[in-house]
Amino acid sequence: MPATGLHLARIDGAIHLRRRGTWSVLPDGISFDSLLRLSLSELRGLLDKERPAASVRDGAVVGPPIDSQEVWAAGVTYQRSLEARTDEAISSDPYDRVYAAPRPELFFKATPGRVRGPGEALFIRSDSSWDVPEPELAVVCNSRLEVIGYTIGNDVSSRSIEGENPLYLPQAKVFDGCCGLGPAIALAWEFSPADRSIALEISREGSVVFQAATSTSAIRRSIPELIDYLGRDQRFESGCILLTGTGIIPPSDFTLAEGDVVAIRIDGLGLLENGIRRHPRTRPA
Ligand code: DO4
Ligand code: MG
Repeated sequence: MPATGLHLARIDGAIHLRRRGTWSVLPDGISFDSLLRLSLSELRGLLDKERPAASVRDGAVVGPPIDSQEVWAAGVTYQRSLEARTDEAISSDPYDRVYAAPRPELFFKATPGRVRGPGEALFIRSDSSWDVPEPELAVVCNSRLEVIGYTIGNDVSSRSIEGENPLYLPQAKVFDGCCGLGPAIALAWEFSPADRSIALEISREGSVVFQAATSTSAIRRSIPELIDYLGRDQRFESGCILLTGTGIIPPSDFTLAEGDVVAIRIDGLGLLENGIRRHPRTRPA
């Protein structure tokens, strides 16, 4: 959890709010869905009420901060992402064009059931040979597409599948356990996403095998611009979550492996850490 700030988190199944270092539990019946159907000012009014302090037990389980929201993602919003796609793809042309175009790349990333929270296993595909985590600032929007807060996202991706043909993007991006989210939502009226460091560390058998950092200041697009395109001609009745693209991609000779541990830190948003497992090549029952 982040050390300071105003945060919402799902802890042992109940929605908690931390203000000035003290946790409280929101009343029964309040869910991320019900909170994201409120306007920003209604949400702020509700969360500003005084509540009794609650203790959080050691070893409490922090779940992903999502109920029924769809997760969407923006692509090629950082120079590093453009470079990596150019390296892996059969043609760099679609990526060059989208980097410079007025319309951003936006794609559907995950249903809530495909999302994993802190400490849960994230998956790489059974039919992919080149896989990476993508550490991304995640924007949490309400039903009016007002930004209510921010969290950490991991857009786990298959570079071999996307690189073979960009039309395979949904298969490179969407599968069970393809998206990490959490640990908490930093509320928008107390958190600015500008100039925040994003750091990625990948460990294998106890040793760090890759680490890098970037800053949200390197993003080429603004958050309002991304949300404007996302909200064209569609509604999100209980809000949505938008990953804003990656500015860190490991070098081309790196691929994730079963047992790796991926740690993403964003300044003010805490740590999202997940182990990696490979899907077995079997159909679920
Ligand atoms: O263009 C494909 C996906 C790009 C992406 O996920 C990113 O830039 O983060
Ligand atoms: Mg991405």
